[in-house]
Amino acid sequence: MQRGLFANPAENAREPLTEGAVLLHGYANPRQDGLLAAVQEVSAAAPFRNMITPGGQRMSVAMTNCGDAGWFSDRRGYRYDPIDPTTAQPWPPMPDLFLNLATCAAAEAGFDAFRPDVCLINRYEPGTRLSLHQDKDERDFGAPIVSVSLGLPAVFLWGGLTRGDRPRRIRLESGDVVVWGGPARLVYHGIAPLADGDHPLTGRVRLNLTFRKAL
Ligand code: MD6
Ligand code: FE
Repeated sequence: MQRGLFANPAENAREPLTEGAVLLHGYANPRQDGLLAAVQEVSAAAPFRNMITPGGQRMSVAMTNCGDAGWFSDRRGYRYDPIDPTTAQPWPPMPDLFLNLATCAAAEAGFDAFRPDVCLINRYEPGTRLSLHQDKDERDFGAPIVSVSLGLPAVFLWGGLTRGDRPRRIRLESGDVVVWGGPARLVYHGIAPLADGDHPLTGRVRLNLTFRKAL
């Protein structure tokens, strides 16, 4: 692992959210251009698409994946599938830069030897939101999730272990990384409707990468 790609965050750049969750402000900044190029490479092979929920709603967030499997939703339910149902091909492999970032960020947060097998990539346009949910389709909740934000800022809604817990609002900027595991692994969370803006990296778009150990 090339640790030098991502420097140790300064103490004031590390914001604990609750036990098991930490926000590493600007942790991905040194490699934002490379991360964006890798997203473009993945989405050239596995295009962004608006998936359908089991209830029949079209999700406003556009999604794609890379890695050994991808998260997918349609009328039949939510699941991880090694084949992209849209292209009928395997999902593109996880770029080395992605793997490096996820492993280093997890180690910074105290989760050693995190080896994600899936990266779900979300693309938000102004007005797009992601309603409160738990990430619970993975096989092993012992592994954390690493979440990387690029482009337009967003308000991360960060609730509790039951849907009714009133969420805190946390601003996520381009380059911010949230690591999420242990007692926080099943916290309800979401993204408030994205405000319009124009970001030098991505234009009128926010991208989010979530790395998981799904299989
Ligand atoms: C997003 N993130 O930030 C959506 N899930 O666009 C997530 O749904 C998420 O950021 C689990 C852990 C961290 C996350
Ligand atoms: Fe999530």
